[in-house]
Amino acid sequence: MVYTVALIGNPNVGKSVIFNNLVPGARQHVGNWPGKTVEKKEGRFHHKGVEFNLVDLPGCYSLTARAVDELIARDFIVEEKPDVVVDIVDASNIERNLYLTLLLLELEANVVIALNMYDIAEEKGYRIDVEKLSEQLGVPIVPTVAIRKQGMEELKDVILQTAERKVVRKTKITYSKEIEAAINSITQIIQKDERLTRKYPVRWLAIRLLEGDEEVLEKIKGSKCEGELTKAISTDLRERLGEDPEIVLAEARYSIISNLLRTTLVKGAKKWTMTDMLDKVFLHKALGIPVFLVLMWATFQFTFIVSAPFMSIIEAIIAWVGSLFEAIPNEILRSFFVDGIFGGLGFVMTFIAPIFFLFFALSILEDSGYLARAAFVMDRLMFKLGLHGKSFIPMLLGFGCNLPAIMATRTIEDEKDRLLTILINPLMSCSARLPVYVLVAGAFWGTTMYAGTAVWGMYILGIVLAILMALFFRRTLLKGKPAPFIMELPLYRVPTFHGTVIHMWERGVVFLKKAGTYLLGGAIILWFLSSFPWGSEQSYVYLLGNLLSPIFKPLGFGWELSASLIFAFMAKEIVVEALGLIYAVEGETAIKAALASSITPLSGLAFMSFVLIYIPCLATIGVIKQETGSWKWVFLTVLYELILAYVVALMIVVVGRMLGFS
Ligand SMILES: Nc1nc2c(ncn2[C@@H]2O[C@H](COP(=O)(O)OP(=O)(O)OP(=O)(O)O)[C@@H](O)[C@H]2O)c(=O)[nH]1
Ligand SMILES: [Mg+2]
Repeated sequence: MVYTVALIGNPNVGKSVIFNNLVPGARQHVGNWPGKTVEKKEGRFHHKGVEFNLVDLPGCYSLTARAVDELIARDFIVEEKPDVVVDIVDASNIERNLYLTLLLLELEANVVIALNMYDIAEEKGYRIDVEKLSEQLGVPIVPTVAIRKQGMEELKDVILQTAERKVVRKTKITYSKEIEAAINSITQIIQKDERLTRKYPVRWLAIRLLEGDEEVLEKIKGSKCEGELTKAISTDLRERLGEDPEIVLAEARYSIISNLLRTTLVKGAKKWTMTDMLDKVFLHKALGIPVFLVLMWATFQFTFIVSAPFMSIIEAIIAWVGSLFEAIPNEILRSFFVDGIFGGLGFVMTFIAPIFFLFFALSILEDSGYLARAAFVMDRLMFKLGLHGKSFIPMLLGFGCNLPAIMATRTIEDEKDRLLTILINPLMSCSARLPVYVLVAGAFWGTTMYAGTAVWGMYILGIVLAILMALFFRRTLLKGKPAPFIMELPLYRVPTFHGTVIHMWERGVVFLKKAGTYLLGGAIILWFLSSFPWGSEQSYVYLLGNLLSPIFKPLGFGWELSASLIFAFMAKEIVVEALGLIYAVEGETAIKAALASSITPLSGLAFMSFVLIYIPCLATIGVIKQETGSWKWVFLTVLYELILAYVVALMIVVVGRMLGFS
């Protein structure tokens, strides 16, 4: 017997931390902003000899699904009917969080409450009478501090007890006389259809129908009392209640909550917190964006400077291992290992250092709570431009990788807004492009501040182009009014070591997997094309590059750069592999020198921006297809990016020359 236990709760309350605590070896993404988990994730744990299947769900405020992620959570609870539902309640935000609790009780779920963030509630001066609250709700409550693993054993005990008791608790939440009368009359109709009563709790169904929940209306389609129900709901009941029943019921729930808390919660005097102070600066109307830009700049300077010595060390190690293969007698085989594997793939591997440090910096921004602020100030700007909010979290995540970033758009409710955010996401410069920037910027500006600044410039260019393209799509393909956005800002927090390690680990694994597949494949293809016909001056790569180079002539790219772009649709790091193989000189310094002597700095910048924009990688294309459900949008993205890349690169060269640069 395996019990299914679901973790549900508002966004950013610590569900995934609890999941990681309970499931041995789990490494769910944890961070300090709402909307991280967008898929359901399962894991197993044992307690006192009993096995549990634990399901981590996306956060949601109610069970009325507006966005894809909420739909996933709600469907799981409603349709799969887990044995136990652990409702994670943020103790420091208890009023709002209990709203979902009431909905779960209406649904007659077998609820256990984990009163998490208990430390923050205490810091805020809250005193909660847990026992009394538990009694009044009729549900067991376990206070927890998930990040310190406090309360986890108790939680497991309570989950076990609740699972074994099995009798579903029927805590009844009673509304006003009018509402109850309305609920009753719908209940009576529903009871005529056994097919419905067997599947859903009757009272819950009645309440949702009264609220006009569209998906629940969908569920009664085809029922023998459908006609009678729709008539009852649409006319007499709504009129009798006066206002929109959804609002009436929401108000009723909030008043139930405030009654509950009147006797169970004592709030201390409001203190001026660290979060209030920091937000004065980070959310400032005029300073917000400049502060964001400066922090980004600092991030790239940090990445560039700190990773340099590590790159040299990794390079030395790879070169040493590579030299062992020099002894292979067969000329072609030797070249395969020395030039292809160690010169191509090995060369890219040295760039794991900047990628790691970038992720280190990004994870600190994320876990401290700053990422949510950056998104907030940028969304504020977007909204002023007539674009929707809530899209900057996915965009900033794109700095890491476009895949999870595109998945993160699932939190956006409006379908057009979501599509728009997906279409512009590949313009956000992901970490796969970083090696190209580090190589090219390093070739021209060494380890001076200009190099880091040039890299930073690429990220900013990505943001600016994304905003411009969003404006363009909004006016053409995806016309509509932006939905106003509400974003909940988390408290600032000192990032945990564990959290940062998880982030870096996740990235490390992704990069190594990529190295073992795409990058290895790329290295083999490129080695073949650059070595054959064997012994000839004019290798296939040379021929291909020459074929393309007329197109890139205005940008100042020779055959080498042109050729390096061909295979990078598989993964953008392949550009670096290709350059390593094509220049085929010993070591990073020599490759940089060769690069610097073959193009001008201005063309270098144009090349960086071309790599940034020109085409999403294969994996991103797959995710765009998956999330939009149509090749049409994939095709559009590829097409507009190709054109945009060329135009922008050309502008850099032309405008740069006019300004007197070379
Ligand atoms: N101080 C404190 N912080 C906590 C506690 N539990 C979780 N956190 C922090 O809260 C943040 C959110 O935790 P997650 O587990 O990612 O939240 P979630 O509910 O899964 O969020 P979504 O998936 O976005 O809905 C992280 O920064 C955690 O470190 C706690 O008990 N006390
Ligand atoms: Mg989560």
